[in-house]
Amino acid sequence: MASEQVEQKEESRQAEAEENDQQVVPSPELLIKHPLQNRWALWFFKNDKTKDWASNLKLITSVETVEDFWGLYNHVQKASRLPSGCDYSMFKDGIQPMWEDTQNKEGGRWLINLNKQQRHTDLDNFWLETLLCMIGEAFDEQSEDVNGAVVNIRNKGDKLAMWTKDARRGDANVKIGKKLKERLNIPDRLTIGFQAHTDTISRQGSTAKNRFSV
Ligand code: MGP
Repeated sequence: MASEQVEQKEESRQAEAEENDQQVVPSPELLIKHPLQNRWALWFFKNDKTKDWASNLKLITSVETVEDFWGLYNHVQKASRLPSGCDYSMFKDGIQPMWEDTQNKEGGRWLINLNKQQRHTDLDNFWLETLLCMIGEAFDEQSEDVNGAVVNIRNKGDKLAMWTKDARRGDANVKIGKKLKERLNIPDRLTIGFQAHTDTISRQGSTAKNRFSV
């Protein structure tokens, strides 16, 4: 190669290197996904009467960043579009959405019963808001007590529940119930009740007694 050509080549290499130096480096904020405080798992229940209850429960996936949460939420069917008999549950990773899990067995749930009309007006908003409360750790120090939430799609009326760790902890549970009611914009005149899972399991009538109400 002639020395002139070599020089030209070197010049163009330098120009290219300078250009690369000037390239805008995206800020890490745009590259790094935003971690959640906890990893959360989404479960799906489909009522197949030929199988026992636990066999109908399937883990969809778990998420640990804000971006992955939205990816999952936007990917799955809205709760209001699920057939009757189905549930979604979202629980902290490692906790199965069933009474038998060691983290649930002493616990209970805040239960919100919806009327049939509310499937079209409130259900999807309530469920999304409940999920955002959980992943955003909206319950301050009481967030520790929150295990997960369940939405039941039922012809008789849908249900939404937040499951907590320990049904004996009046203070923590009442704070969680108040905050949930506030975030869902449930009017003061409507009360919601908290039931211990042990009471739900051994109940005689159609509803277990309330340990607390807000
Ligand atoms: P459900 O799905 O919570 O409410 O419980 P649903 O369908 O509205 O019925 P209702 O009885 O509250 O009016 C329905 C049934 O599913 C229960 O009676 C149990 O047989 C079973 N089941 C529900 N859960 C949450 C559990 C659980 O955690 N463990 C086990 N083993 N069975 C459960």
